[in-house]
This record gives sequence, structure tokens and C-alpha cells, in this order.
Amino acid sequence: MDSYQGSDKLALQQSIVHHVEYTLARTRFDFSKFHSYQALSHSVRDRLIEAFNDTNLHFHQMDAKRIYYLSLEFLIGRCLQNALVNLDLEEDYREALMDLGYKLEELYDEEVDPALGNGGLGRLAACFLDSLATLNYPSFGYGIRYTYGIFKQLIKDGYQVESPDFWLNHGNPWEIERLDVQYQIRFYGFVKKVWDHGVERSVWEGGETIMARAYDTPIPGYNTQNTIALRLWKSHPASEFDFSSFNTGDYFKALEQRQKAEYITSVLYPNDSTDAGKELRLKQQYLLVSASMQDIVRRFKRRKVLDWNAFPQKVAVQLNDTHPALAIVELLRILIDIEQLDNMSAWQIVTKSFNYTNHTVLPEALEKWGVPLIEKLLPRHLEIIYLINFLFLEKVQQKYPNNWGKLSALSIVEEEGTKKVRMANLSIVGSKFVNGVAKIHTELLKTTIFKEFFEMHPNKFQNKTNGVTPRRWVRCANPALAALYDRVLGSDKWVLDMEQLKQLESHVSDPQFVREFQMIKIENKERFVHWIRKTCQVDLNVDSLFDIQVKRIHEYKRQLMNILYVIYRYLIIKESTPEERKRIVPRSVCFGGKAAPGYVNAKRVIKLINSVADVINNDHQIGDLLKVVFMPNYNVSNAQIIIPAAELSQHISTAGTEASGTSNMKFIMNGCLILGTLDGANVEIDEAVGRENIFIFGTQVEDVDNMKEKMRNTDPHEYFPQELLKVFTEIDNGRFGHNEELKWIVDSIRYKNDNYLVGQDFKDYIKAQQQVDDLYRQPNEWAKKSIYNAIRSYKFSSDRTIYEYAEDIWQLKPIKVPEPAAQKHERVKGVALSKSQQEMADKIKH
Ligand code: NBG
Repeated sequence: MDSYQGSDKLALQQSIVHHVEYTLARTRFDFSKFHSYQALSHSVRDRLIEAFNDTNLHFHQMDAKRIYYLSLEFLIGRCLQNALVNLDLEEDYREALMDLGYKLEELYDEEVDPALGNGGLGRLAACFLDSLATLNYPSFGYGIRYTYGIFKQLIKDGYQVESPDFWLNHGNPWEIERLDVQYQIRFYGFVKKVWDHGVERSVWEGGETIMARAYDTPIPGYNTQNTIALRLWKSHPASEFDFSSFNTGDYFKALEQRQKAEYITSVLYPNDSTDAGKELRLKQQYLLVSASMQDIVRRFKRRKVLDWNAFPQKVAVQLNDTHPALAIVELLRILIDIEQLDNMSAWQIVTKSFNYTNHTVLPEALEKWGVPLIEKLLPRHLEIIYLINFLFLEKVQQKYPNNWGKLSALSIVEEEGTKKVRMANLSIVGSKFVNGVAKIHTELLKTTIFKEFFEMHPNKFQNKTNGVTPRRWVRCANPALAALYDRVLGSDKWVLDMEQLKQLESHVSDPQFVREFQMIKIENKERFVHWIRKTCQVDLNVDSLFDIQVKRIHEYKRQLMNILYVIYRYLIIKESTPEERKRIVPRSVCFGGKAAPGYVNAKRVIKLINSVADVINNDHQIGDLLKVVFMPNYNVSNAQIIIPAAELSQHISTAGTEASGTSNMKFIMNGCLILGTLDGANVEIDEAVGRENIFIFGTQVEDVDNMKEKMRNTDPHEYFPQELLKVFTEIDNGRFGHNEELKWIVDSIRYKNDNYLVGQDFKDYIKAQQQVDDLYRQPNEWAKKSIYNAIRSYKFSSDRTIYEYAEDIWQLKPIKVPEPAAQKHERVKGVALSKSQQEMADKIKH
């Protein structure tokens, strides 16, 4: 343990071969590409673990304040390439493998894509971990190790079909099972009141208990020793057997109990921005927060002197949406019932330690749990929630005496109908800071859904515009672009400091640079064409405009508007003369994204896209002028192929509905133009790249309500533009198949129910699409604008976002884990602490 594994070619080869033989038990005559991937991953994992152990030890010695990011979702994507890039070992391994007869890139494709998240919220958590590690912040991600991730999407006869994603089928070399890190989790039962030295105490007893066991995935930072943990919990039975049923001879019942425990973390709920309100989901949430808070408290108690008031100085918890909001209540329970602090001291500690990020203003996504369910599952927590609400409403009453409107808007408990606990209100009341994820979104929080809270505590609210990691989204996904930056800027420093890209502004007038940029886009387009041929059996013309919309399918995201426009475009081509056709810009319109299994309208949109694709792609009159593709099973790893190939990407939600969006950031980083509304982070992208480098259209947020009003009061024949009515007629007439369902989709907006303003925005959308075509006819101009998008995207690095969280919310400073003493090729362990670090370490020891 006092030396590191080597990273010279021979050492790497030996370690791979070692794992082939001793980890996989294969012989040289009997191993496949997949075995190679496994052996390679184990070899990389060894190196990750060294850095991981150094990091944990160092932070412990330094008594570091840590930030804990609690999230029900982490969409981390594949690990191998990311680890190699961050450890700066990609080239070394590539060479080492070459001699062994393998191409590194081919092995990347052997890895499953861990998909433990739905969409933006989960992917954001993954980008944040990468930035936390890279910026040397002492931190942990806490989540759930679902046995089944988000379903695999298959397309059969144009319909979405879901199939389970058993991602652990082939093992997972990236995790470390921690048999020694397990916590008991209780559900149901009752609360007993006991008197202890004249104080009434609550004891939660009975019910069922299970165990949560930790699985750690090391997350390496770029070019730093700092490697943090993503700690995921899996449920296990509390004891191997239920001895009572075992003894009565009911062996199978005993095993059933075991399965029941494991069931809790078995599957990720596939809803994005909607709340399913199921008991099992509440169990998952509680399991995550209880195990995580017990783990955090245990770590805090390892300090030599137990001073609970120091807790907020050592612990900052970030709630990724309200899903882990019960952590607030769980920490109170631990402090009051177990650590025996008085209510008020406990409440002080809690409200200094938690912060909450809101990710949506859509009412259907705001979590509310019925009081009867919480009472049954977590009886003690319900008492504590009432206590918090009581303390809070007292303050409201002081500030706004007898203002019942305020009281009922601010209350954590909703009294109308079945009583419910509003998780957002709980999160705000229990947190020091609350933030939205883009400027416009934070403003909406302050003026609409959290207006009363903002008026009461204006300083609680902050904006933290989202970001994405340039490691995965440029360095890994677009190696050619990264190499161009390295060469022109003279180093890879831009990967850590994206603002360096500013220096490239002057190169936009250099035809050679522009040419190189174009060539990179063409290569990425070719890679994409190849992938589309393989996965969708469609041949795309590499010279056509690659127009992409990839995201969860949702009415507010308006994939419907996009496909209706495609139909409109198709009709125009059909009507045009051969002469006119020559001027038409060929387009390949590609859609990707999953619909929640119960979301009927979203599933119908997928069907419509596929029906339209069927007709257009097989219409010989159309040829390459228009192609439509639905790419099945959009996920992180295929995003890494899709995004670098895109020339135009659509982010066209109704203004005020998309909190931020994060793929918009990935697209611009890869030199893609955006066609979008002034919604979410598009607003800031528009500011950053300049209005001349983006296609903006549509109703603006302040006019949305009026337009909806107008829509409801106008005869549909007047409300919808002629262009769109024509499209409706074609669908009704069966041009894309005689299928009732296609008509129902049109019906979903046709009769004064166009709540997302497709009809209102359609004309402006057509106009913006014409501007797109006009620009595409001038390849050089197009290329320059793409370059401006790429090099002005620096604000959208998640490093900037995380730095702001650390400074303004967590009050957290980076701590650099000492680098191994010697050079990369002869690592000798002997982590030398600086003098002040040594003093600190000694102090802690004594
Ligand atoms: C999503 C928003 C996106 C946003 C991500 C990350 C939820 C509840 N919200 O606009 O819809 O980019 O969160 O903040 O998934």
C-alpha cells in the first residue's frame, strides 16, 4: 500500500492480463472483447481506488466540511472513457491495448450505460459530481442503486414499447460493495412516549426493518488526485431469515420476506416532471434519506469532540428537487429522538445545513404526499412535520397577523380535501437557501409558485444557472474538437477553465480554422450517419442539415410542433416545381426521447413521428430532401454520438415551462445552432452567443397567459394559421395512416385546448425555420456562427455552476488532495502533508 500501480505500458498490460486471469478466470484461448473490456475496467478501477482512498483519508485528516448531494437520480452514463480521460491515461491504455490486439474505442462500446435517472435532473447531478471532483471540493453524491434503471425503449410498429433495463446483468466493475456500511431502516410501526428525567421522549418502534447497504462508485476529477464517492444504497433484508416463519416450517414465506426487502430499490420510477405518488416511491425516498443521514451523522460523530453546533460548519446538504426532502425530517428525528437534543437546537442545526434546488414550476410535478400514507409509513416523521409547521406558522402569524390567505399558502400541510404534505413548502422552510436553475426560472419561482415565501424571506432565494461538464460533453464526446482547442490554445487548460475559449474569437476570421472546424463537424456527422444506419436502418445524406430534438417527450416541450412543421415542409416539397426544389435545403430531422409509460399523449406523439417518417422516407419523389428519424432509446451514451453531429437543435418549449434545459448547453459547446424559444437557459444562451447566432421565436413569457386566454376565446378556425389547418386536414384524411390515434393527437390541441400554444407560435416558427434555411445556404456563415456558439459557451460549464454553489450556498472551499510525490510513471506513495496540514492532522489526532 505504500506504492502506486505503475502506468507505463508494461505495467498497464500486466495489470490487464492479471485481471483476465485472476478476476475473470479466463485463459488466453477463451476470452472475448467483452472480457477485455472487463479486464481493462478492473485495471482502471485499481487506479481509481488508489486516488479514492487517498482522497477519503485526506479529507478525514483535514476534518473537511463536505457537501452532500442527495438525489433520487444520477444519470452517470458510461464510466470507462470518462475515467481514462480524467486520470489522463487514455493514450497510455490505448497503446497498451494495441499490442494486445484491441482498439480502445471498440471496448468503450462494450460497457452498459448505467441509466439511473430520467432526464435532465439526473444528468445534472452527474455533471455536478464531475465538477465537484474536478474543483477539489470534499463531497459525496448519495442516491439509490436501482436494480432496474430507466426502461429500454423499443419501437414496434411505430409505438414505444418498454423493456426492463437490467443493467447489472454483466456485473459492474465500477462499484465497490461496502459490506461494512449498512444502516437499519424502519417503516410503519408506532410512536411510544416515554418520560426520561422529566422530559417526554418519542420512541419509534415496531413495523418492519430492512437494511440499506452502500455501493460506492469512485468519481475522478480531471487532472487531480481528488476522487469522490457516489454512494448508492441498495435494500437488503434485515436478517437472512424470518426465524418465526422458518421455525413454523414456512420456509418459502421466510424467503418471501427477503424478496420484499430487496424490492424497495429494485426499480427507478420512469416519470419525468410528474409525481406518481406511490407508496413504494415514498419508501425509496425514505430509504435514501435515512441511510444517507445516518451515514453523515456517523461521519460527523467520528470527530474527536462532539459539538452539535458545529454540524452546519461541517455539513452542507443539497436537496436535488423535493424527492429527498424527508432528509430534513430524518435529521431532526435523529437529533431529537436519538441524540436527545432539544427541539429548538435541533431545528437551528437543520435549517443551517440544508438547501433546496427547485427544477420545475409545472404543477403536476410538485410533490405532495397524503397525510394518511405518511402517518402509516412514517408515524414519527408526521409528528415532526407537524412540529415544524407549527413553529413556522407561528412566525407567519407574527409577521402577518390573522392573514388566512398567507397562512394557507405557506402551510406545509394542505388542508383542502384529503390532507397532504407539500414537499416544496417543507423543503423551503427547512432550508437555508432555495435556488432555481436558470435566471428566468428563478424569477418565476419568486413571482409565481413561491411568491409568498419570497415575500417573507427574500434573501433565501438565489439563482444558479445549470451547467454541463466539458469533460464528458466535449473532451470525451468530441475528441477532434478537443484536439483542435488543445493545439490552437497550446494546452488542455481550457478543459478546466472554459473561459480560455474566448481567445479563439480572433480565429473566426481565419479561413483555415473555420475549415478545420467544418471538417470536424463532417466527421462527426459521418459517425452519426453510420450509427443511424446501424440502429434505425435509415440512410442519411451527410450533406443535409442535421436537425435534432432529443429530450423526454412531453407536451410542454412541443415535439408535436416540430413534427407538424415537418409535415408542412413535406407538403411544400410535394407541391414545388423541379426548379423550386433545387433551392430547398435538404434536412434530416431526428427525434429521440422516452415517454413515461403512462403518458398517453406523449406516446401518441412518438407514433405520429414514426408514421410520418414511414411515409416521407419511402416517398421516392422526396429523396434526400427530407428524412425523418426517430432514434430509439435516447440515453447518455448515444447522446455522445448525436450531439457532436448536430447542426441545428431544437429547444422549443412554451415560454415559462422549461426550467433550464441542459442539452441546449451541450449542443452549443459542440458548435450547434439553437432554434428555440426564450425559455429556460435559452435566454442566457441568447445573451452569451448573441442574437445573430441563434434562432429565437415564439411567445414570450409575459404574454403567455394572454395568449392562452385568446386561444380559449377564439374560434379554432381563426386561431390556427392556415398552414397548420392544412396539416391537420392531411392527418385527418389518413395521409399518414388511417389511425384514430393520429387524429386524437390533433384533437389534443384542436378545440380550444392548445395549452402549450402550438397554434399561436406556429407561424413564427415557420419564419424562424426559413431563416435557418437561408443561413444554411451559406456554409461559411453557418460555420462561423457555430464556432461562436462553441467558444462563447463557457458560462455553461458546470464548473462555473458548482463554484457558485460552493461560494454562495455551501460556504465551501476546495481542498487539494496532495499529488503523488513522483512523476506519473513512477508513482511512489508518500503523500507529504504541508506543515499546516500536518499540524491540523496532529490536532485532530489529539
Ligand atoms: C428538469 C427540468 C429541466 C432542467 C433539469 C435540471 C425535472 C423535474 N426538471 O429544464 O425540466 O434542465 O430539471 O435542472 O426533471
